[in-house]
Amino acid sequence: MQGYMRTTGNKQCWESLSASTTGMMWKTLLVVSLFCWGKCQDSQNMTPEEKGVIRDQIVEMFDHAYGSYMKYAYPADELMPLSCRGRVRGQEPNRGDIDDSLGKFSLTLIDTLDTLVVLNKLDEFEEAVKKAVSDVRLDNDVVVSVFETNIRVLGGLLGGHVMADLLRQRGERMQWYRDELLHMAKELGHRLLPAFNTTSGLPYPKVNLRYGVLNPLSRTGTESDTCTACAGTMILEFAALSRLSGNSVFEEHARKALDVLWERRQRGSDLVGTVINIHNGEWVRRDSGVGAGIDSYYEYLMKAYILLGDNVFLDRFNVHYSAIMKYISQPPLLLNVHMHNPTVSVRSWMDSLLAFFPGLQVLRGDLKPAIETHEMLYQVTKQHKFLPEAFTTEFRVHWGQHLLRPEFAESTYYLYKATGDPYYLRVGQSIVEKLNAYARVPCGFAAVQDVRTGTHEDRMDSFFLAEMFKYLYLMFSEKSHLPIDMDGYIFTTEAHLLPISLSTTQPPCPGNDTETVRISQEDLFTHSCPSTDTLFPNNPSFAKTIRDGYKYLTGVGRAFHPLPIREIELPLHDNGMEPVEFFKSMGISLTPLNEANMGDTGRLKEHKGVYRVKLVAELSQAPEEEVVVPHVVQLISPPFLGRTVLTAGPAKFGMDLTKQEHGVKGSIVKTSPYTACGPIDNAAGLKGHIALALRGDCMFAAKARWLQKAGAIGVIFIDHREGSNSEETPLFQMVGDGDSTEDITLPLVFLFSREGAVLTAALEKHHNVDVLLLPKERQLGRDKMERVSMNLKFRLAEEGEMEGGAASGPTLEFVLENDEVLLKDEGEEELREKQQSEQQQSCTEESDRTQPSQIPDS
Ligand code: DMJ
Repeated sequence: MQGYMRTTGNKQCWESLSASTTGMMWKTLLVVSLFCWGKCQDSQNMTPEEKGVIRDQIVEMFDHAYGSYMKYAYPADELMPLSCRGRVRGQEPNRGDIDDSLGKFSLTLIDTLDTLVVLNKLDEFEEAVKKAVSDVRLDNDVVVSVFETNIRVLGGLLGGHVMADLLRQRGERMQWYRDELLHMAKELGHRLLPAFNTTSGLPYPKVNLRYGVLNPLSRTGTESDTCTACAGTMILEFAALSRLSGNSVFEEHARKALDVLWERRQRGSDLVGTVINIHNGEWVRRDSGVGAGIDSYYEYLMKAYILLGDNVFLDRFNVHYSAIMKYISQPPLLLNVHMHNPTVSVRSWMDSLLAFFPGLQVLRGDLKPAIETHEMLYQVTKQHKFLPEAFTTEFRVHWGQHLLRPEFAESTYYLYKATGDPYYLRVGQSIVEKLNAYARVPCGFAAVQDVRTGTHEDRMDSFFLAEMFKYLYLMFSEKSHLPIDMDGYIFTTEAHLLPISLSTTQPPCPGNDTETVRISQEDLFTHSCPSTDTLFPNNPSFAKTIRDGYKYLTGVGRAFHPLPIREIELPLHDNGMEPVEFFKSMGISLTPLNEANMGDTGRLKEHKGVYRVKLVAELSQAPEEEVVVPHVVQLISPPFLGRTVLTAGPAKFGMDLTKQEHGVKGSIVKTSPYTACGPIDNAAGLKGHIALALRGDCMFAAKARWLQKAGAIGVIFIDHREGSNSEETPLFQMVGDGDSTEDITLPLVFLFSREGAVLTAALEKHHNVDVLLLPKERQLGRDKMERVSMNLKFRLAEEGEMEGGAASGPTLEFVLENDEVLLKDEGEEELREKQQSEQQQSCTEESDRTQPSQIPDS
């Protein structure tokens, strides 16, 4: 067998991959170190000592995070790292669906159990298990997300049990342990099962831990939709639970849900949508990508094959993977498309959850696109410190929040394991440094509210401890540092450890009867696990060669290096139109020098790699990123009389308020339910009024539709994130749900929570509050200010003109490298001075603070 194994037994397959990976890793490291000695710029090797220092640093950071949780928050579900206290559901302002992870079951403790073992904190592990066993209740009257509870709590209990069992068997520790965590896992499994009581077999998204779904006391069961990942990310935990407990019911339900998703795939494209109706299996949202809403469905098909050895999962994965590579992957980008019309992208931004995908591609053996996408993500982190929740295809911030998500570290770990390239250790090191520099606070690590401002948010999600520290620690550890042999385990989506030996356990349910579908074009890895011998035929610069093409994707870190002389042609097409149009879109008119000037290469040769063009640029002082027109909610009824003005963000859909001369006026009414994600209870009272609705639980567009149907004449959305305000957080514009939003005609604005609180307080006090929704520049009582826009015209030096400082104006040089055109900063200073002085003359008032960004959903 040449370089790969064809096998149906996943254990064999996984072990061969691991062994092969490790062997190859050492081979690669050796060759790389010889090859790179004094040569490589970005693949510097890392000495064992240096790795040890970083490993210690990671342990110290973990101690800080976990220690803070235990000190300030336990037994609460999560730590609030800014307030130095625990987050207890019901005692803090409702954050909408985010809170559905909190079941009053000491979430962070359970999610962290197996991390303690990986980091060799065995005393702390034993203590933590004792606490979980004695303190944690799983029967609280709380509505929780089935998906989150499965991956974080059920997965955490199973990972904890597997570790506890292992340590007990070694005879040194945990001798008191009597499978208590497994018993808890079984109990939790039974509490989640009512969610599967649908005709389709797709689970409800939420369940009440005490009352289930359909019980009148459950306060749930009215939902009709769930996300694809929510329904498709059960199999690893449920199958493990079945096989460890001997009760097949869990695995059967998880398999059934996967069968339905598979059956409902779009047969033309082989893609799935993002949201599905749990009763009839119809797609509710047909946008398709590999990030939010779908991500771990694909992950679990691949990993279910690895864990359970059932070919049906690999076959399905392969069909989807081909479709993803055909339509969604446009290396280095991963784009969302319409599942029925997959050649059309449905949005121009990517979400940070898709950062796990290169890791999955490594598991699949598809290294090249994994390296490309990972490199793109690394460039984005270089530019913005962390991966923003969403960023545009031009790598600008689309949604600036960063929740300490682990996906980028996860992919970095997989790429390091697969390539052994120390470059990925440097990437890991940068993650460590940035966390310490920008997220560390006295009581733990805090999420970043906006990567552009660096403001913190009072949350440290449990996945930070469950996942981030595992991947980072493992990256910098050798086998000898670890208390367990990682080759024997697979990571769940929450990085919990499940033993691949489970595959040898007889499946407790009959085999899957879904017909296996083969992909027409089979490749090397269609029915097998990849081998690094095939992937890296002794070529240590493989990954580097691929990365190099994406190194300066975002423009960060590029130094000016004159290139060796070469013939340079302006990258003009025959008619010269395309690049000209391209530059025009950036506000630059470009005129190439004529042949005669270009022919004079004498001087050109002295300035190797630099190509000058005569250029007349017309620059508007447009901000670098898309402008958000600030809007306001102006309170106009007594006693406010227009004096209270709240800065608001607009929406990209619904009525365009900039086109309404006098804005939209109405009195405000709070919606019931406040999140407006379903039928509106107080429709009669809302008719003809402006609705106040809380962000969260569903998309802005979905809320807007419910409120429009109820007869509202406008909507003010209020942020559910505590303390957010327009002073510290850049405004953004709400965008639709990926489908057409033409049916929504209401005016929609968004208030951060602090501004929202002013409005709700006013309503509580005065009962009738009339407001005006309009663009800020048209607010009542404010003199109309003309927005300052500056048109700079400047002429750039012609060939030879610069000699002896003869240039009569600021100059820009365009440097052509690798078919790119770069603006070199020579003359930039002078240009900036000129801009500043013109600005000083013409500015009458500081322009409104506008920020780029759109936000897709709530
Ligand atoms: C984790 O809870 C899991 O990885 C999940 O699959 C999605 N992402 C979060 C962390 O970002």
